[in-house]
Amino acid sequence: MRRWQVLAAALSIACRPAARGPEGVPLPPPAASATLMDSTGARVGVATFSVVDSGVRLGVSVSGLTPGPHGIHIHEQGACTGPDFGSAGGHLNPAGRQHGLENPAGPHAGDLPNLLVDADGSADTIFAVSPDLLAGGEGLLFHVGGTAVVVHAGRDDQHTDPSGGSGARVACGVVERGT
Ligand SMILES: [Cu+2]
Repeated sequence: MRRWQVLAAALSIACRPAARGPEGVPLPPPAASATLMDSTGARVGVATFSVVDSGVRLGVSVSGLTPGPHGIHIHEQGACTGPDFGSAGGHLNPAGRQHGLENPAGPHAGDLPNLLVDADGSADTIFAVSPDLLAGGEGLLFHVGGTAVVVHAGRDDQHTDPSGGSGARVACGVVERGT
């Protein structure tokens, strides 16, 4: 084989199918990402932020969680100190709004739909999120102090201030540039 054929063969093995956004379009490489850890420090998944023509997409892949809906938010401090992850602070909320996608006085910039975890404890989901998160290449995700993606133990009711009654923080990842 010529060198380019070897390279092409290696790439075809290395490249898994690209994640696809809600429009069915493959997502480009992430502009930012967070490795999600549980309260013991074990890796349970990853969150990735990708810029697409129509905005920004947040991909979340996790395993080892309890089945069912889980609140998930972008929190206002880039710090994930276990076991309670209180270091991540409250939700990203530069506009001073109330919590919840269904709150007339909301939402926080960091609010998201519930993460639906399957019976096997895993989830692999893509959310459409605000372009403000990566405006100008960085945006709100990289404000002073950084941000973190936090998964909670229970369901987010999408209106109870300040966190939707979603309970303890069970996974956390600091948002970093790139993949
Ligand atoms: Cu939260």
